[in-house]
Amino acid sequence: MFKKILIANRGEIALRVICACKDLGIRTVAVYSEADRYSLHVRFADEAVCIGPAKSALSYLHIPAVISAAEITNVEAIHPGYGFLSENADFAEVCRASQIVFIGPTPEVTRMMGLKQQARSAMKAHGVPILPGSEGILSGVDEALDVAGQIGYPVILKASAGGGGRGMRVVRAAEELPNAFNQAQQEAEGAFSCPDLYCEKFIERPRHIEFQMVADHHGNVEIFGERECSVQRRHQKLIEEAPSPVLSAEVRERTMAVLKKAFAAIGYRNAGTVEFLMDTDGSLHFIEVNARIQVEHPVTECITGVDLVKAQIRVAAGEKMPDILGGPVTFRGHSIECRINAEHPETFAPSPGRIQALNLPGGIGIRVDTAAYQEGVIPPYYDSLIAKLISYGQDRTEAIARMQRALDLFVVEGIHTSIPLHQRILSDPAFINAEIDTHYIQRFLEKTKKAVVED
Ligand code: MV4
Repeated sequence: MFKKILIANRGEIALRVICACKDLGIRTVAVYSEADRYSLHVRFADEAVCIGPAKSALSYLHIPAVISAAEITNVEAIHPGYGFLSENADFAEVCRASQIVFIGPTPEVTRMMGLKQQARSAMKAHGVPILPGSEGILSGVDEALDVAGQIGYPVILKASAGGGGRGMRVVRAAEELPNAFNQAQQEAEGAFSCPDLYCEKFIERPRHIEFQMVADHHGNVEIFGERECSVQRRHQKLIEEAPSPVLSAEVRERTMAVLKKAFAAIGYRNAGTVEFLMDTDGSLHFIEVNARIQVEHPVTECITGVDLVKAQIRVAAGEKMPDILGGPVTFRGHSIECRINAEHPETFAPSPGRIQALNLPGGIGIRVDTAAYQEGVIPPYYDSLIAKLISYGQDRTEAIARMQRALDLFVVEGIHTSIPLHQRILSDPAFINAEIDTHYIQRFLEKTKKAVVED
């Protein structure tokens, strides 16, 4: 096992990785920007190195600064968390060249997963269900018209280097295609310096369902069930839960079996998430792979009892999956996560600043992952996530009741947070009935806005 690890991240996830290291008896090195001098990850790591100014590009994203910190502190491995350098294949390559273990997939696999069309082809080749669409990169408008004509409208054009919703265009009729193609191509070139596009059948109101996996270095792949992540606004998830309230046991079993085979075949290592869209008929269609630990991993931990960050570190050190798990993965109960953001609950405007008062909820069935503290400052430079409130219970009803109770006891003063928004969603009959898809938030906001006007 490693003796010392560097954590190339900040906030709650840096603290989460420090906790896993403490449980494993591994010493930790934090890196921080000038804006994070008084952050808890700096306080609770065994050592800390300042790697640059507040701006991420000059600190948390600056590869030479992170590698220098790793070399002067003599760490054996780097955990990248999520965001920042976590899916940067070049960074993973520099780690390899510097003889530092990157706790994540190989640079080759990370690079392939970043090219969505390649990931799609690889999944298809190994029997994972994909949507009808182009075979590879579209050569131009003519081929796009051809493919769309075959699969039928509506279709969606996607940037191969995209993800997270950027560089996509829905096309509802052939007349719209030439303009949409040129716009999507320009957007892709501008955002990713790569104009490559592919196309798929468009699903109108999908649910977003994703499967958690962890693979060791000996060919063992384990799937830890799925999460339902349909409650999103502008591609930012707000609430996630496990298991999905609507996935059939049969589709779950079939999908887990095919993923196990497919990811063993491509030589995947470490943690990853496989995203699917669920159609109204309950079937799943692969869309992309996230080659990192995700924000919402705790709901999976709650229903399986497995520490996924600890598992990431242990597989990176060469341990075997059966030794890590000590038995088959089992599922018990239901878990929900609310992302608490430093933003206005109605306008969604960022709300950085000093936390004047803080009460973190606890009690049975509640977990809080956060790096926030009373008198602490939320800087304006990074994402607005300040805490993850996670509930678990025997079933979804109990998990909802515990979440409502914890939201009532969660106090943050001095900045705006999404707590009031979550309180309203958790008491919405549609949410309670699990009538959620990727358009749920839009409907919810329209419905609740009208109610205010009518009053
Ligand atoms: C789609 C889709 C419908 N049909 N692909 C958005 C982000 C990117 N990861 C994939 N996305 C979508 N791909 C097909 N073929 C609808 C979306 C989509 C979406 C997906 C997941 C969660 C929220 C979303 C919100 C809008 C659109």
